[in-house]
Amino acid sequence: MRKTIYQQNNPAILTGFWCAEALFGPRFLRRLPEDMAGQKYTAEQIQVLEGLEPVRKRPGMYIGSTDARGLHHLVYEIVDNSIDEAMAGHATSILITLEEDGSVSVEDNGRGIPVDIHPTTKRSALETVLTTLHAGGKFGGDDSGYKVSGGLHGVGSSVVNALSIKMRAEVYRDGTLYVQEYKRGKPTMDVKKSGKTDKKGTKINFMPDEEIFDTIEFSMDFLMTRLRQQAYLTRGVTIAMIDARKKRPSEDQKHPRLYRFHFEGGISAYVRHLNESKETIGEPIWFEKDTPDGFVEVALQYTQAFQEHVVSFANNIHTSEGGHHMTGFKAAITRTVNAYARSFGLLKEKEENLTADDVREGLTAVISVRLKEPQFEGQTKSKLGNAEMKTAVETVVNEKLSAYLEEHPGEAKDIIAKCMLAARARLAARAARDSVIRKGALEGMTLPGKLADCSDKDPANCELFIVEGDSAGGSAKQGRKREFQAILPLKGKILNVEQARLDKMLANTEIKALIIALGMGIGEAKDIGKLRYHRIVIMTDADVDGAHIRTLLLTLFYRYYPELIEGGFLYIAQPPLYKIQKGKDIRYAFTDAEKMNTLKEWGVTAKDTEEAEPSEEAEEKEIGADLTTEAEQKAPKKARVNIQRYKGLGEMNPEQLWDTTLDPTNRIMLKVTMEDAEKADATFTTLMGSEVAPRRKFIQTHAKAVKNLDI
Ligand code: 0R9
Repeated sequence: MRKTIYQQNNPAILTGFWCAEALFGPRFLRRLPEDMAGQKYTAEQIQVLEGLEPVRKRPGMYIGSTDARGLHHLVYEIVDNSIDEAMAGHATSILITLEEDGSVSVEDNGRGIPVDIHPTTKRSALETVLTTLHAGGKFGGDDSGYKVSGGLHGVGSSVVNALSIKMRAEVYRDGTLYVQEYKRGKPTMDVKKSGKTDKKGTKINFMPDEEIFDTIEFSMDFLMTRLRQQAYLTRGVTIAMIDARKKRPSEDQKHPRLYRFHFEGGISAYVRHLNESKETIGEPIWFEKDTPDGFVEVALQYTQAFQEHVVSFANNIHTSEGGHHMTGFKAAITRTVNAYARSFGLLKEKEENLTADDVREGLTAVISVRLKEPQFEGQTKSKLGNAEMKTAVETVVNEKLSAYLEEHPGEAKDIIAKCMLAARARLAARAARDSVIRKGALEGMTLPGKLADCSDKDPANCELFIVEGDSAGGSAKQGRKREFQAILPLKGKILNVEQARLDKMLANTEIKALIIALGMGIGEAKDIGKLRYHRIVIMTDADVDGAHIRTLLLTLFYRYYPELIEGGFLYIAQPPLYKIQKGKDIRYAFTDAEKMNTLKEWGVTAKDTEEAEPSEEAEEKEIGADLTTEAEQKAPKKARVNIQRYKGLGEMNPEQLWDTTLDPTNRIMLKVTMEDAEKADATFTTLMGSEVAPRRKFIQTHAKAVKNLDI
């Protein structure tokens, strides 16, 4: 939909869109410009490209995957069309409803999708855009405007239709309600007038197809992050979410049923939100400017934190790999801060310039650019490739930030002081690192004594298990396959890196051992090419201490090795919670539900079970009572069932640890992703940072949701 058509970058070598996607990924297809000013649309302007068959055949190529991530993309695709309408100045609010029956509705109050008849297809514009792949409107030639929003895959509503068991479109236009319904992308009726209305806009309701998706359960939790982000980027638009489902996933039960995002401050409010738990320096600085190459908008604010947090967007698409707009921003910040510090005598003649890292320590910024033909590159196609945006952003930031600093000398002084503090800390950290390197450690020359390394030296085959405690470490060392699995036991809690600079970190034995084992160095000297393992697995106990150690390790990786998360190298092991044994039959259960299923399958009664832990008794009795029929009670006695609840990894013998947690053919591991980087960032800052009040609030809010608190 979205008034766009797709163009192949090199049509000569391609035969069709889905071939292009297969060969080069979805971003290879780029959108053609469109009219932002909202020129009057007529049906003739729709470009008809192709049918929907390929979508159902190879859904992953259009929405990335058919797991929960792909499922949620369906919603983003529809919402993006509403955002386009809002950006064009015709819609002010968007409502997303998770309906009682499990379907989703998205409604906007824009002009409504046109319903007039398309001259080629002899069908309405509405039907054409919802049933034709890559169909969309095109207005006033290729240079008349540009696309403003866009999902990860940018494939449009017809793809959502194709992957839905049913869809219903309602258009409120010219006082009339128009309706059309579809099944798996095919209309089941013509567009029909269905009465009068005083509303205007479009409503799309769809039920994802269970045949296609692994799960069709939506997560409010998941959707919120992205919808909030879109609301920040689209200043003044209201995005509301209603959860009308009877049965809600447990994660969602902690949320109210109604959310409403509306930010008059736009990205300035976004920066404020990102800094919620941080001690800030002055108010967010905000500016925007239209340049011949595109529109540039920036908001930034310094904090007393050590980390930088700069997020960038191009046409509302999160460019997690950065790109030219990011490069321009970084260059301008360094130049402007140094120029100001020099001209106002804050940086003495004999002092060196502040480095790029110094001026970004504690900096939070949002960069949003809009341009006519965005080119997305990089591993995940989330790096802006338009070189002209470097100059555009650099020029705007140089001009506007210098003006701000000159007009606000008080704030300017505080900012420069923070940057100079960072410079001094950097020099101290460098000295510390140099001394560690001189002693022959960091680059892996001397691997730590407690690391049981693997024999294979090809990182692609190698796994590093970071294990909590020496006893679990011992089991793991015996249970592992030494060819490709290395074990690094960690003693107790590692240092909280959220509150420490690099020099202090490097003085910490446990962290130093981990850095050396990874082999890629840290800080300025980091080189991912030297990473010694392509699977790094955090393996901690399933109790509160384990969770704490896991969080500390995740903080370390998130802050100092984000590329390992982005590259998909970081995992969390999932050891089982229970061992259930009946005679020679041994099963492992990773959740309480799995344990129940096994017991059910075995037709087990309370008197048939032996619990390794007395505290389990009550629960098992209950299971017995539920499952025992009179007939069963009279039946001959079955073999007794033994249930062992693992409190810690140390309770597993090497063989059990291999079977359940180490064996690649059997184990379950969670891959850590950056999907929720912002949320994680905020949580890390709240839980691990120096401000006490937000931490207290977080704990009070989430305490009720904690089950099985193990103390
Ligand atoms: C609920 C989700 N909303 C949408 O999918 C949606 C698409 C859309 C739209 C237009 C207005 N609102 C919309 N909501 C629109 C209208 C007009 C011109 N361009 C766009 C007009 O009245 O002149 N459309 C997006 C693409 C198209 N409509 C179409 F042109 F391809 F049909």
